[in-house]
Amino acid sequence: MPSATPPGGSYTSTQSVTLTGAAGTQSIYYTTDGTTPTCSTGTAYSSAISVSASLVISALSCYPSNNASSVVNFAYVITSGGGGGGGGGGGGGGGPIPPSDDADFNNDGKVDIIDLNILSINWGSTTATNATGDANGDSTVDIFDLNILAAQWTG
Ligand SMILES: [Ca+2]
Ligand SMILES: [Ca+2]
Repeated sequence: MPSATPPGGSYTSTQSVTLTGAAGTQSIYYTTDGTTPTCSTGTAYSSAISVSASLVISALSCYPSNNASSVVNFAYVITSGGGGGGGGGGGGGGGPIPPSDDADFNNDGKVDIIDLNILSINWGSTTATNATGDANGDSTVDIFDLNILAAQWTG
């Protein structure tokens, strides 16, 4: 499988992502649109990928004789740097009713790299639950969920 530099995670500025294959890699194919790349579909990697907004890079290494690695997903959250400031306190009470869009997949009260990793592992799933990376409740793990995660990012 290819590796990515810098690795998936949260950043506050545009990242230039380099994909590197293991020894013997003939080519690397990737997508950023949520589809799954193969050694004949997607984009053939040739130079660093500019990541200026939150996205997931799905990539695989292609070897001679049509051999391919499994697909690996690198999820990037680009948060607007600085600024922010706390949101208001929020009313109390009520039971544990989750908000309709909830990117805290592991329910630890934070939206952070753990949740991003959960999303990344399940990227492209169409049978997801909130616990496996579906933030908006449509059973699919896609760019909408990543954008919700980015918006709810607490780090
Ligand atoms: Ca969490
Ligand atoms: Ca979803």
